[in-house]
Amino acid sequence: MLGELVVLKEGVYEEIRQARSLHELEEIRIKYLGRKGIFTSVFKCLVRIPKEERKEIGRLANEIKNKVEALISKKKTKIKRREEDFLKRSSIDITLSPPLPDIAKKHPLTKVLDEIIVIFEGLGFQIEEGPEVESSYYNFDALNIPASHPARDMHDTFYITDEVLLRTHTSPVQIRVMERTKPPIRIIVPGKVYRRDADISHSPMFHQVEGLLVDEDTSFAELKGVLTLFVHRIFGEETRIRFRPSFFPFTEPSAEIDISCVMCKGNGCGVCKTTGFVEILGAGMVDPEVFKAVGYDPERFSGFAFGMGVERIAMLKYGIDNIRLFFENDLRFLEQF
Ligand code: 2NL
Repeated sequence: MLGELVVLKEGVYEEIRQARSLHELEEIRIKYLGRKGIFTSVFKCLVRIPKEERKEIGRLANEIKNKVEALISKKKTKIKRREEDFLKRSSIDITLSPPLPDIAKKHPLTKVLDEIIVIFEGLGFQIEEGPEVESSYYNFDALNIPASHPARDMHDTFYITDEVLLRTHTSPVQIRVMERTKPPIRIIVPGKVYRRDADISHSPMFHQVEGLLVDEDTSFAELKGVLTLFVHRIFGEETRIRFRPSFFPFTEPSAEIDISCVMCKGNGCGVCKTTGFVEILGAGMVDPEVFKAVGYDPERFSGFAFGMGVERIAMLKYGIDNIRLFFENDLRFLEQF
Protein backbone atom coordinates (compact mmCIF):
# COMPACT_ATOMS: atom_id res chain seq x y z
CA MET A 1 0.00 0.00 0.00
CA LEU A 2 2.82 2.40 0.84
CA GLY A 3 4.42 1.74 -2.52
CA GLU A 4 1.12 2.35 -4.32
CA LEU A 5 0.70 5.71 -2.57
CA VAL A 6 4.19 6.78 -3.69
CA VAL A 7 3.35 5.87 -7.33
CA LEU A 8 0.01 7.71 -7.02
CA LYS A 9 1.80 10.77 -5.62
CA GLU A 10 4.34 10.91 -8.47
CA GLY A 11 1.54 10.44 -11.05
CA VAL A 12 -0.71 13.23 -9.79
CA TYR A 13 2.18 15.70 -9.30
CA GLU A 14 3.25 15.09 -12.91
CA GLU A 15 -0.33 15.56 -14.20
CA ILE A 16 -0.60 18.90 -12.40
CA ARG A 17 2.77 20.02 -13.77
CA GLN A 18 1.61 19.19 -17.33
CA ALA A 19 -1.77 20.92 -17.09
CA ARG A 20 -2.00 23.84 -19.53
CA SER A 21 -5.50 25.20 -18.88
CA LEU A 22 -7.97 25.79 -16.06
CA HIS A 23 -10.19 23.19 -17.70
CA GLU A 24 -7.47 20.49 -17.61
CA LEU A 25 -6.75 21.41 -13.98
CA GLU A 26 -10.40 21.04 -13.00
CA GLU A 27 -10.51 17.58 -14.61
CA ILE A 28 -7.50 16.55 -12.51
CA ARG A 29 -9.16 17.91 -9.34
CA ILE A 30 -12.34 15.89 -10.00
CA LYS A 31 -10.33 12.76 -10.85
CA TYR A 32 -8.37 12.82 -7.52
CA LEU A 33 -10.27 14.96 -5.02
CA GLY A 34 -13.87 14.63 -6.24
CA ARG A 35 -16.57 12.76 -4.29
CA LYS A 36 -15.95 9.69 -6.45
CA GLY A 37 -12.27 10.49 -6.82
CA ILE A 38 -9.19 8.41 -6.21
CA PHE A 39 -8.52 9.78 -2.70
CA THR A 40 -12.07 8.88 -1.59
CA SER A 41 -11.44 5.25 -2.59
CA VAL A 42 -8.04 5.29 -0.88
CA PHE A 43 -9.64 6.35 2.42
CA LYS A 44 -12.37 3.72 1.98
CA CYS A 45 -9.65 1.04 1.59
CA LEU A 46 -8.03 2.02 4.90
CA VAL A 47 -10.53 -0.07 6.90
CA ARG A 48 -9.18 -3.24 5.27
CA ILE A 49 -5.63 -2.46 6.29
CA PRO A 50 -4.20 -3.92 9.54
CA LYS A 51 -4.46 -1.52 12.43
CA GLU A 52 -0.73 -1.07 13.05
CA GLU A 53 -0.12 0.09 9.41
CA ARG A 54 -3.38 2.05 9.06
CA LYS A 55 -2.27 5.09 11.05
CA GLU A 56 0.95 5.57 9.09
CA ILE A 57 -0.71 5.03 5.68
CA GLY A 58 -3.66 7.28 6.58
CA ARG A 59 -1.29 10.04 7.62
CA LEU A 60 0.67 9.72 4.37
CA ALA A 61 -2.51 9.64 2.24
CA ASN A 62 -3.77 12.78 3.98
CA GLU A 63 -0.43 14.51 3.51
CA ILE A 64 -0.47 13.72 -0.23
CA LYS A 65 -4.10 14.85 -0.56
CA ASN A 66 -3.33 18.19 1.13
CA LYS A 67 -0.27 18.66 -1.06
CA VAL A 68 -2.36 17.93 -4.22
CA GLU A 69 -4.93 20.53 -3.14
CA ALA A 70 -2.18 23.10 -2.61
CA LEU A 71 -0.48 22.32 -5.92
CA ILE A 72 -3.75 22.60 -7.88
CA SER A 73 -4.57 25.93 -6.25
CA LYS A 74 -1.06 27.27 -6.94
CA LYS A 75 -1.16 26.14 -10.56
CA LYS A 76 -4.63 27.68 -10.98
CA THR A 77 -3.28 31.12 -9.97
CA LYS A 78 -0.33 30.68 -12.34
CA ILE A 79 -2.54 29.83 -15.35
CA LYS A 80 -4.92 32.72 -14.60
CA ARG A 81 -2.05 35.20 -14.44
CA ARG A 82 -0.60 33.87 -17.70
CA GLU A 83 -3.98 34.27 -19.48
CA GLU A 84 -4.30 37.86 -18.22
CA ASP A 85 -0.76 38.66 -19.35
CA PHE A 86 -1.53 37.23 -22.79
CA LEU A 87 -4.62 39.43 -23.15
CA LYS A 88 -2.66 42.49 -22.04
CA ARG A 89 0.16 41.86 -24.48
CA SER A 90 -1.97 40.75 -27.43
CA SER A 91 -2.88 43.17 -30.25
CA ILE A 92 -6.57 42.97 -29.38
CA ASP A 93 -7.49 46.00 -27.30
CA ILE A 94 -11.17 45.60 -26.47
CA THR A 95 -11.31 49.16 -25.11
CA LEU A 96 -10.35 50.60 -28.52
CA SER A 97 -13.11 52.43 -30.43
CA PRO A 98 -14.01 50.91 -33.84
CA PRO A 99 -12.30 52.31 -36.98
CA LEU A 100 -14.11 55.34 -38.43
CA PRO A 101 -15.51 55.08 -41.96
CA ASP A 102 -13.67 57.12 -44.63
CA ILE A 103 -14.89 60.71 -44.60
CA ALA A 104 -16.05 61.90 -48.00
CA LYS A 105 -14.15 64.71 -49.69
CA LYS A 106 -15.34 67.24 -52.23
CA HIS A 107 -14.72 66.34 -55.87
CA PRO A 108 -11.97 68.59 -57.34
CA LEU A 109 -14.47 69.96 -59.91
CA THR A 110 -16.90 70.87 -57.11
CA LYS A 111 -14.07 72.58 -55.21
CA VAL A 112 -13.04 74.66 -58.22
CA LEU A 113 -16.66 75.46 -59.11
CA ASP A 114 -17.34 76.57 -55.50
CA GLU A 115 -14.28 78.86 -55.66
CA ILE A 116 -15.40 80.39 -58.97
CA ILE A 117 -18.90 80.99 -57.61
CA VAL A 118 -17.63 82.61 -54.38
CA ILE A 119 -15.45 85.04 -56.38
CA PHE A 120 -18.29 86.20 -58.67
CA GLU A 121 -20.83 86.31 -55.85
CA GLY A 122 -18.44 88.71 -54.12
CA LEU A 123 -18.69 90.94 -57.21
CA GLY A 124 -22.50 90.95 -57.02
CA PHE A 125 -23.27 88.30 -59.66
CA GLN A 126 -26.37 86.10 -59.17
CA ILE A 127 -26.32 82.37 -59.96
CA GLU A 128 -28.70 81.12 -62.64
CA GLU A 129 -29.35 77.61 -63.96
CA GLY A 130 -31.39 76.14 -66.79
CA PRO A 131 -32.21 72.99 -68.83
CA GLU A 132 -29.52 70.72 -70.27
CA VAL A 133 -31.89 69.60 -73.04
CA GLU A 134 -32.44 72.67 -75.22
CA SER A 135 -34.00 73.80 -78.45
CA SER A 136 -31.73 74.76 -81.35
CA TYR A 137 -33.25 78.25 -81.08
CA TYR A 138 -31.86 78.93 -77.57
CA ASN A 139 -28.61 77.06 -78.16
CA PHE A 140 -27.83 78.58 -81.60
CA ASP A 141 -30.26 81.02 -83.35
CA ALA A 142 -30.68 83.49 -80.48
CA LEU A 143 -26.89 83.54 -80.10
CA ASN A 144 -26.35 84.64 -83.69
CA ILE A 145 -24.88 81.27 -84.66
CA PRO A 146 -26.01 80.91 -88.29
CA ALA A 147 -27.27 77.59 -89.71
CA SER A 148 -24.04 77.23 -91.69
CA HIS A 149 -21.77 77.62 -88.63
CA PRO A 150 -19.45 74.61 -88.08
CA ALA A 151 -20.48 74.38 -84.38
CA ARG A 152 -23.95 73.35 -85.57
CA ASP A 153 -22.52 70.38 -87.39
CA MET A 154 -23.62 66.91 -86.25
CA HIS A 155 -19.96 66.44 -85.41
CA ASP A 156 -20.06 68.77 -82.38
CA THR A 157 -23.65 68.57 -81.15
CA PHE A 158 -25.67 65.71 -79.68
CA TYR A 159 -29.05 66.05 -81.43
CA ILE A 160 -32.17 64.42 -80.00
CA THR A 161 -34.40 65.57 -82.88
CA ASP A 162 -33.83 68.22 -85.63
CA GLU A 163 -34.86 70.92 -83.16
CA VAL A 164 -33.91 69.43 -79.78
CA LEU A 165 -30.36 68.89 -78.54
CA LEU A 166 -28.06 68.69 -75.52
CA ARG A 167 -26.82 72.24 -74.90
CA THR A 168 -23.25 72.80 -76.11
CA HIS A 169 -22.72 75.78 -73.76
CA THR A 170 -24.68 77.42 -70.93
CA SER A 171 -25.46 80.55 -73.02
CA PRO A 172 -29.11 79.49 -73.63
CA VAL A 173 -29.69 80.10 -69.90
CA GLN A 174 -28.53 83.72 -70.32
CA ILE A 175 -30.92 84.12 -73.29
CA ARG A 176 -33.79 82.81 -71.14
CA VAL A 177 -32.88 85.18 -68.28
CA MET A 178 -32.68 88.20 -70.64
CA GLU A 179 -36.05 87.27 -72.17
CA ARG A 180 -37.76 87.49 -68.79
CA THR A 181 -35.70 90.23 -67.06
CA LYS A 182 -34.91 93.86 -67.85
CA PRO A 183 -31.34 95.18 -67.40
CA PRO A 184 -29.34 95.67 -65.27
CA ILE A 185 -28.35 91.97 -65.31
CA ARG A 186 -25.35 90.51 -63.58
CA ILE A 187 -25.36 86.67 -63.60
CA ILE A 188 -23.10 83.66 -63.71
CA VAL A 189 -24.34 80.34 -65.05
CA PRO A 190 -22.59 77.14 -64.02
CA GLY A 191 -23.62 73.78 -65.47
CA LYS A 192 -23.03 70.67 -67.55
CA VAL A 193 -22.60 71.02 -71.31
CA TYR A 194 -22.23 68.39 -74.05
CA ARG A 195 -20.07 68.13 -77.16
CA ARG A 196 -19.16 65.23 -79.43
CA ASP A 197 -15.50 65.26 -78.54
CA ALA A 198 -13.24 62.95 -76.52
CA ASP A 199 -9.47 62.97 -75.91
CA ILE A 200 -7.14 63.73 -72.99
CA SER A 201 -8.41 67.33 -72.73
CA HIS A 202 -12.00 66.89 -74.04
CA SER A 203 -14.89 64.96 -72.52
CA PRO A 204 -18.36 64.56 -74.15
CA MET A 205 -19.80 66.09 -70.97
CA PHE A 206 -17.96 68.87 -69.17
CA HIS A 207 -18.72 71.87 -66.97
CA GLN A 208 -18.85 75.49 -67.94
CA VAL A 209 -19.31 78.75 -66.13
CA GLU A 210 -20.52 81.63 -68.23
CA GLY A 211 -21.04 85.17 -67.06
CA LEU A 212 -23.17 88.02 -68.38
CA LEU A 213 -23.39 91.66 -67.35
CA VAL A 214 -25.78 94.06 -69.11
CA ASP A 215 -26.34 97.70 -68.21
CA GLU A 216 -26.50 101.13 -69.85
CA ASP A 217 -22.77 101.98 -70.07
CA THR A 218 -20.99 98.66 -69.76
CA SER A 219 -17.51 98.83 -71.28
CA PHE A 220 -14.75 96.51 -72.40
CA ALA A 221 -12.64 98.11 -69.63
CA GLU A 222 -15.08 96.69 -67.04
CA LEU A 223 -14.78 93.26 -68.65
CA LYS A 224 -10.99 93.49 -68.37
CA GLY A 225 -11.26 94.57 -64.73
CA VAL A 226 -13.63 91.79 -63.71
CA LEU A 227 -11.67 89.02 -65.46
CA THR A 228 -8.30 90.29 -64.21
CA LEU A 229 -9.60 90.25 -60.64
CA PHE A 230 -11.02 86.73 -61.19
CA VAL A 231 -7.73 85.36 -62.56
CA HIS A 232 -5.71 86.89 -59.71
CA ARG A 233 -8.10 85.40 -57.11
CA ILE A 234 -8.19 81.89 -58.59
CA PHE A 235 -4.56 81.49 -59.78
CA GLY A 236 -2.74 84.01 -57.55
CA GLU A 237 -1.82 87.71 -57.74
CA GLU A 238 1.48 86.96 -59.52
CA THR A 239 -0.34 85.52 -62.57
CA ARG A 240 0.09 87.63 -65.75
CA ILE A 241 -2.84 88.10 -68.13
CA ARG A 242 -3.03 88.55 -71.90
CA PHE A 243 -6.13 89.57 -73.90
CA ARG A 244 -5.86 88.28 -77.47
CA PRO A 245 -8.30 89.35 -80.24
CA SER A 246 -10.60 86.51 -81.28
CA PHE A 247 -14.02 85.81 -82.79
CA PHE A 248 -17.33 84.46 -81.42
CA PRO A 249 -20.64 84.85 -83.26
CA PHE A 250 -22.30 86.17 -80.04
CA THR A 251 -19.73 88.83 -79.06
CA GLU A 252 -18.12 91.79 -80.85
CA PRO A 253 -15.36 92.59 -80.19
CA SER A 254 -14.21 89.20 -78.84
CA ALA A 255 -11.11 88.13 -76.97
CA GLU A 256 -9.44 85.02 -75.68
CA ILE A 257 -7.71 85.40 -72.34
CA ASP A 258 -4.39 83.70 -71.66
CA ILE A 259 -2.56 83.50 -68.34
CA SER A 260 1.16 82.99 -67.72
CA CYS A 261 1.67 79.21 -67.54
CA VAL A 262 0.98 77.96 -64.01
CA MET A 263 3.42 75.06 -64.50
CA CYS A 264 6.53 76.91 -65.66
CA LYS A 265 5.59 80.47 -64.54
CA GLY A 266 5.86 81.59 -68.17
CA ASN A 267 9.27 80.12 -68.98
CA GLY A 268 7.94 77.60 -71.47
CA CYS A 269 7.08 73.91 -70.91
CA GLY A 270 4.96 71.05 -72.27
CA VAL A 271 1.71 72.39 -70.79
CA CYS A 272 2.01 75.79 -72.59
CA LYS A 273 3.75 74.25 -75.62
CA THR A 274 6.78 76.51 -74.91
CA THR A 275 4.72 79.72 -75.36
CA GLY A 276 4.71 80.61 -71.64
CA PHE A 277 0.93 81.26 -71.80
CA VAL A 278 -2.19 79.06 -71.56
CA GLU A 279 -5.72 79.96 -72.68
CA ILE A 280 -8.39 79.90 -69.97
CA LEU A 281 -11.30 82.14 -70.98
CA GLY A 282 -13.28 83.42 -73.92
CA ALA A 283 -15.09 86.76 -73.67
CA GLY A 284 -16.37 89.85 -75.44
CA MET A 285 -19.03 92.55 -75.71
CA VAL A 286 -22.48 91.08 -76.37
CA ASP A 287 -23.27 91.25 -80.10
CA PRO A 288 -26.18 93.63 -80.97
CA GLU A 289 -27.84 90.70 -82.81
CA VAL A 290 -28.15 88.82 -79.49
CA PHE A 291 -29.78 91.86 -77.82
CA LYS A 292 -32.24 92.10 -80.73
CA ALA A 293 -33.18 88.41 -80.27
CA VAL A 294 -34.17 88.99 -76.61
CA GLY A 295 -35.88 92.35 -77.26
CA TYR A 296 -33.21 94.62 -75.74
CA ASP A 297 -32.43 97.92 -77.51
CA PRO A 298 -28.75 97.65 -78.57
CA GLU A 299 -28.58 101.48 -78.79
CA ARG A 300 -29.48 101.78 -75.12
CA PHE A 301 -27.80 98.74 -73.54
CA SER A 302 -24.36 97.22 -73.73
CA GLY A 303 -22.95 94.22 -71.97
CA PHE A 304 -20.08 91.82 -71.67
CA ALA A 305 -20.07 88.03 -71.51
CA PHE A 306 -17.47 85.38 -70.85
CA GLY A 307 -17.20 81.62 -70.70
CA MET A 308 -14.77 79.14 -69.19
CA GLY A 309 -14.37 75.35 -68.83
CA VAL A 310 -14.27 74.22 -65.19
CA GLU A 311 -12.26 71.06 -66.01
CA ARG A 312 -9.64 73.16 -67.80
CA ILE A 313 -9.23 75.48 -64.80
CA ALA A 314 -9.05 72.51 -62.40
CA MET A 315 -6.46 70.74 -64.62
CA LEU A 316 -4.23 73.84 -64.64
CA LYS A 317 -4.72 74.56 -60.93
CA TYR A 318 -3.90 71.01 -59.79
CA GLY A 319 -1.54 69.94 -62.61
CA ILE A 320 -3.86 67.19 -63.90
CA ASP A 321 -2.90 65.99 -67.38
CA ASN A 322 -5.94 63.88 -68.34
CA ILE A 323 -9.59 65.05 -68.18
CA ARG A 324 -10.84 61.46 -67.76
CA LEU A 325 -9.45 61.35 -64.22
CA PHE A 326 -12.36 63.59 -63.14
CA PHE A 327 -14.94 61.03 -64.21
CA GLU A 328 -13.37 57.66 -63.32
CA ASN A 329 -14.11 58.08 -59.58
CA ASP A 330 -10.87 56.36 -58.59
CA LEU A 331 -10.53 57.00 -54.84
CA ARG A 332 -6.71 57.19 -55.14
CA PHE A 333 -7.25 60.28 -57.33
CA LEU A 334 -10.19 61.79 -55.42
CA GLU A 335 -8.51 61.49 -52.00
CA GLN A 336 -5.74 63.87 -53.08
CA PHE A 337 -7.94 66.97 -52.94
C1 2NL B 1 -15.37 79.93 -74.27
C2 2NL B 1 -16.09 81.13 -74.77
C3 2NL B 1 -17.87 82.59 -74.31
C4 2NL B 1 -19.89 83.84 -74.18
C5 2NL B 1 -19.20 82.68 -73.96
C6 2NL B 1 -22.18 84.71 -74.27
C7 2NL B 1 -23.47 84.51 -73.89
C8 2NL B 1 -24.45 85.35 -74.32
C9 2NL B 1 -24.14 86.40 -75.11
C10 2NL B 1 -22.84 86.58 -75.46
CL1 2NL B 1 -26.06 85.08 -73.89
N1 2NL B 1 -21.89 85.75 -75.05
N2 2NL B 1 -21.22 83.86 -73.84
C11 2NL B 1 -19.23 84.92 -74.74
C12 2NL B 1 -17.90 84.83 -75.09
C13 2NL B 1 -17.21 83.65 -74.87
O1 2NL B 1 -17.25 81.39 -74.06
O2 2NL B 1 -14.27 79.71 -74.66
N3 2NL B 1 -16.02 79.13 -73.41
C14 2NL B 1 -15.43 77.99 -72.86
